[in-house]
Amino acid sequence: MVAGHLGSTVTCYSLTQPVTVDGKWTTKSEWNDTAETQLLVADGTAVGYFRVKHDATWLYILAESLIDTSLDYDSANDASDYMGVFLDTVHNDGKSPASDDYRFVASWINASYTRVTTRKGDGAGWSETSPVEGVQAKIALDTDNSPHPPYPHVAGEFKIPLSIIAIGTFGFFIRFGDYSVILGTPGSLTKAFYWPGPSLADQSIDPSAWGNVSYSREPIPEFSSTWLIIATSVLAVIVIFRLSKKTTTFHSVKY
Ligand SMILES: [Ca+2]
Ligand SMILES: [Ca+2]
Ligand SMILES: [Ca+2]
Repeated sequence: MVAGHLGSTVTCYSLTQPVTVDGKWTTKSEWNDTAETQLLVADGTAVGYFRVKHDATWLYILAESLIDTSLDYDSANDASDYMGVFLDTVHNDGKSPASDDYRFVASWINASYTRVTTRKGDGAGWSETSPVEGVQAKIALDTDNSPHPPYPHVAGEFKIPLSIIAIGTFGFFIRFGDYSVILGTPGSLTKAFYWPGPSLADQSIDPSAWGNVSYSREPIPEFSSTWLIIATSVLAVIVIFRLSKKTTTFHSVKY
């Protein structure tokens, strides 16, 4: 039986702005047609965000770290700034990755090469597999287009075909890591961001601990119409409250 998917949910709206997969906000409006979700860190002292959207063929994902201001690759340890996207494509949860679960990891190697590795669940863990056709990812520095300073900071973008996802609501987990290379000494992972979590040390192999992405065929509602709905609702509540008070007063006088 499929569990109730009780974790956090974000909505993936239909895009109005096209995406260029260059690892940053290509323009100031590139990701404005999305809802922003804060990534979480174990000690709560750093800030990062992610956004998702889609067109007819592709799922797009953006992540950015506001504490990571340099791109790093440690060739001795083959470790680098990275962005990991995990998909439970039929949303059947499970305590270990199954054959419908994907793990895409983009690793920054140099300015012209972001390596993408593709893994699928094998029932116990993750097995590297051949690339999924069309998947693109890039990690780069956002120098001025993100709404969030400081500049520069590290960001990443993914493009994944919707054809591998059972559209509706699918399981989703994202990790974004800042690897810092310290000259003369081994580098280290200074901060990793997650959504949802980090709640479990082994979240990356436990699809039942992931969040949910709800697919919407519509674009994100305009801010103005959202505001109008809220304002109208508040006004209605005030009017109802006042009317009910008057009614109460009338009755209390009567008795
Ligand atoms: Ca871009
Ligand atoms: Ca870095
Ligand atoms: Ca699954």
